[in-house]
Amino acid sequence: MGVKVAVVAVVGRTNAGKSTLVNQLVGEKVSIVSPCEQTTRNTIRGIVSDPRGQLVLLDTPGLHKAVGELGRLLNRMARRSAAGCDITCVVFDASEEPQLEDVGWMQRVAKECPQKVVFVLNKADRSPFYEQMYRDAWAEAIATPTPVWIKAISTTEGGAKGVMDALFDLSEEGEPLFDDDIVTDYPRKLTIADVIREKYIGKLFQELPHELGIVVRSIREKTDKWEVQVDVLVNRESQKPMAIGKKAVIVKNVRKASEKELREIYGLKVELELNVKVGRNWMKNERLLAEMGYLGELV
Ligand SMILES: Nc1nc2c(ncn2[C@@H]2O[C@H](COP(=O)(O)OP(=O)(O)OP(=O)(O)O)[C@@H](O)[C@H]2O)c(=O)[nH]1
Ligand SMILES: [Mg+2]
Repeated sequence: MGVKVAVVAVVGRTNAGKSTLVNQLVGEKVSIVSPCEQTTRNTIRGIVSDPRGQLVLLDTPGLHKAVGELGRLLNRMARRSAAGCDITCVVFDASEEPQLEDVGWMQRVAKECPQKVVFVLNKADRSPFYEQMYRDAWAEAIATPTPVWIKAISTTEGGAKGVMDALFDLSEEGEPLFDDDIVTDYPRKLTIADVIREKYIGKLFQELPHELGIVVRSIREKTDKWEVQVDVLVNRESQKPMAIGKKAVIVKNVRKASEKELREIYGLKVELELNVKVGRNWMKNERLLAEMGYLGELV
């Protein structure tokens, strides 16, 4: 008898906890997480291998009211991933009432989703918890196909187990797509850029991280370490001091925190050189966006 295999698109509103859920299911951090909106900018594949079989989880950028070119790109990427999968897993932050983007996903699923569907009511550790409002919203959105509803706490292993079981239950027999020791096939340059962006989000005020573009220019592999050159792009000259900090304290802290995490990920020393630069309108520059993976066919 073969094993069970499925490609699962994990979609939903920004900040619902999609990346947290994917990391929890994979058992390793393959995708960055933060309390800010638009944390995930690329579709990231997290691979779960277990005696039952293999799940390939596509962690997508959260759908949100698109602002600007990058916002539209991210939304498009999320929709495209959902189109080519076996199971669509919609994550809702049910500690908040359903919002426009949540209802938008329900309508999309109701209208154009031939796949199997799992609805995750996430953040079940919080109160209040609006389960019934989500069920009512779905009933209004023409309730076909029938989704599997699961409550989850993605921040804990036990809290995400139900989602894992449901996904394997819905999977069909097939050949695994990846070796069972691989947790992600996300390109190394983009992983490094994401780790740096996560550390920046932790250090800066809410607005600036959205205007930061991190581009890994080169990775020099030495015998005992990697030397990595990185551009940190801001939109305007006036944002440079914010990204650098007084006496370069921000850039230094981001570098140290990133180097520490990258060492854990790759098991060797990673030396970062961060160059803060003005990349005027980098969000509209197709070449740069492609270099950051936002236009690429990563899926
Ligand atoms: N209390 C609680 N917090 C959670 C849970 N799941 C996720 N979070 C938190 O919710 C925030 C957003 O999580 P992310 O995983 O980055 O959300 P996302 O859906 O990937 O967001 P985007 O990448 O912007 O689309 C983080 O602060 C998480 O720690 C949960 O089950 N309970
Ligand atoms: Mg995310």
